[in-house]
Amino acid sequence: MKEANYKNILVEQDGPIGIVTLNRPKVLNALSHELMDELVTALEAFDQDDSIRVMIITGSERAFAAGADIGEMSDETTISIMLKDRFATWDKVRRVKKPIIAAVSGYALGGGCELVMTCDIIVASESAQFGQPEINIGVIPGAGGTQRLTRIVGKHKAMEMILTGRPITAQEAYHYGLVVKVVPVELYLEEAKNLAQEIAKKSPVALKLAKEAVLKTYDASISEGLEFERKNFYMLFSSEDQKEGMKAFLEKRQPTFSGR
Ligand code: DAK
Repeated sequence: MKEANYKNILVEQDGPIGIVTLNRPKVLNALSHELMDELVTALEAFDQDDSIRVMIITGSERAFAAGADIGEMSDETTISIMLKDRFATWDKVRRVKKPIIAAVSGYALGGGCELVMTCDIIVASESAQFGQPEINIGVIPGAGGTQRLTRIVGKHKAMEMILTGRPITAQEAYHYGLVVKVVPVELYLEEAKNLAQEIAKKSPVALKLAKEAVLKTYDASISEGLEFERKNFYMLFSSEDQKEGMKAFLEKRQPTFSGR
């Protein structure tokens, strides 16, 4: 895929920094399959490019990303969603070797929050909010949320967020160690770039090995959890509540969950 062909992202290089901007403003950067394919293509190209040392993923002031595209998921069944194996694309994000900074403003919800947590360092604007609202549409986080969020904020806060679907503010995210810095909205991208510039001065090979080593401890016990989460996520596409939850969202009404 050539850069000129990207429809859902903007890609630019600023010195040693490769920047991907999620760009589906009408749907708050909902992470469609096509967007995720483009994102992975861009990140892998940066990973191969020796002139790039650090990457930034960002969105707009209003939304980093409000989740996976619910319209694409609402009619899936357990088998159809499993056969599509969209997680293969998501898994490629965590295999990127160079450091990735997420510069987040506005909504980072569902898959948006999961994408952010797959990045290595998170910088937030004061308006950022992080959440896993999947429970409101009859499913659970499926791209690592139950595992990564719990490791970051601890069991009880993760339970509160995942069971209520309520997001946390940028300040709370800072308090829980999810984000490293909270700055005024007009500064979040600049702040991420400053951090990227600082990191870009280090040895590229040391950066890769440092990142690999940090992720090693993290991944050693996460794989089982991710597999477990994935099976449960697939299973929910057999439920009436998943159909009702996603349909209700698309029809702009409150869902009526039957528990089946
Ligand atoms: N998908 C599709 N469209 C979305 C969307 C989403 N996640 N979020 C927002 N939009 C659309 C809205 O439908 C609306 O479209 P129009 O009506 O204008 O056509 C437009 O974006 C603006 O949204 P709102 O009008 O709702 O804006 P508000 O400011 O009133 O509300 C909101 C903003 C973020 C609170 C609200 O839009 C909202 O609640 N959005 C849904 C948030 C959500 O539930 N997110 C979790 C989705 S589930 C997987 C990988 C990952 C995942 C699943 C599978 N595999 C690899 C298989 C992840 C799953 C999820 O993320």
